[in-house]
Amino acid sequence: MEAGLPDSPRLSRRGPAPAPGIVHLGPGAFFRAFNAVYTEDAMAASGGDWGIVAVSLRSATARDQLEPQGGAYTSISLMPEGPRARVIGSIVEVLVAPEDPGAVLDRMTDPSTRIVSLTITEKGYCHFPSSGELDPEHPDILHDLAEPDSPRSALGFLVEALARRRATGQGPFTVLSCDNLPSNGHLARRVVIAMARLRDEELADWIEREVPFPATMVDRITPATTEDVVARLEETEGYRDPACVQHEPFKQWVIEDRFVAGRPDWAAAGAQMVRDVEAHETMKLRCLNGTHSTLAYLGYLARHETIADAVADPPFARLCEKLWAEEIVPTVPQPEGEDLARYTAALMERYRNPQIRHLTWQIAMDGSQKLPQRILGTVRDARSAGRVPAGLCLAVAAWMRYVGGMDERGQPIDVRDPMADRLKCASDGAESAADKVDALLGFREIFGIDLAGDAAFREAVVDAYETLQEKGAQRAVEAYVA
Ligand code: CS2
Repeated sequence: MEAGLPDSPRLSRRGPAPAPGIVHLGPGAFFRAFNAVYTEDAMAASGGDWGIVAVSLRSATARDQLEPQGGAYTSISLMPEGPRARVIGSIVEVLVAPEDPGAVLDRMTDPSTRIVSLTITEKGYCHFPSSGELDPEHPDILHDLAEPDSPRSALGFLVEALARRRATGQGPFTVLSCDNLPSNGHLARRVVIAMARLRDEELADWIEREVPFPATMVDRITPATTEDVVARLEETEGYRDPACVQHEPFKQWVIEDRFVAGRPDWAAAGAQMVRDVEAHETMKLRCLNGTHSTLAYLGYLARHETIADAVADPPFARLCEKLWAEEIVPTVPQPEGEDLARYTAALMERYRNPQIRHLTWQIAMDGSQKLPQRILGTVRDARSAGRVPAGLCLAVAAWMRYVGGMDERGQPIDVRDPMADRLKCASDGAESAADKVDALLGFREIFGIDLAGDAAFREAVVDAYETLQEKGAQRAVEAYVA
């Protein structure tokens, strides 16, 4: 059967929809592969009205795909032995914020909404990545302060919804950040309160006092859905589901257990409810995302299309192992119940999963927002301990080559990053390797003042950049692991 035959039935909801209890901002693939699955399992295990109203802050795609299916979609687990499909029904409605911001605010202020969760990616926090402070000049923040009834940003929706709940004497909801950022709860709290303070001191104080922002560590590798995936699902399951998502079998959710108005029984679905998430987050961001980004930039330059392709190349596998052993793990605090050697060995197995085509290009996106917590924090800790982490400096140099916008064969790179134009301009405006590195280190919002002014770090990045320029990424990696 071919994809998209007109007589192919669409997936439809199986069983009644649960009553809503959560509003989720950012209904992308990760949320569908992760949060919505945990919530489905939690309701199956322990009940509760925790149906999810998913809100897209930008495009109508998720709504257009999910609505004809009553919110149901397929989660495809990429087991090493082959895919396994499962229909998820925890999403009960999808709203598109730009079409009707008022409807989103109504839903957020409805008493049934007890949690507002977020997967809005790093750039959705409208902050300076190096300091975690709100960027008060961010165009979306300026817009939302001027027009609080029709916000654009997640922060604008949160602040206005909380303001309305306060004004009507309703209790607050819990704000649950599920983005890959260190202390994501603390960061969400900081930027929401900072924005509220620009509107109304008392509102900011109320949020500070009343609204919990638990931190979470989220982990599940979720490559983008492609037309191929939809077609294969159609062949095996006999229905068409453009909203399907694919992901690895592994999943881990560590949640700080601080909720103001209840929560689903996520523990029954395998989540770890803990008092302190920080060490888990540092472990995951530095060990997993740090090597992911390293493999993304060096791997892309060396023409490895996916993570599995990259680690099938022995020097790239060795690169990860050496980074973990020598540069990353020594900076990671020991999270309770984790064995770091076992954790990194398991990561390598996850990267090698041949069923997963996770593009280096996909992971390379938004590097300006990702580098600080994935790589630069580790670099800082190493520098404080008197070391120069050569492998991570090579990763930084590879990012610099990548955002320069031209690959090793002189072909343009499609760089997706909110700062792409500025980064390319800075790189193009400089001649020598050292000048290009200096121009990019000058981005304070990425490197802070400290790293930009660290001579030993700069020298190592310049060396690595020159090696990349002269020998290419493949040989640079081989030289590092030799
Ligand atoms: C990846 C992550 O795209 C990326 O930047 O590093 O999405 C990664 O797959 C997840 O964090 C895994 O939990």
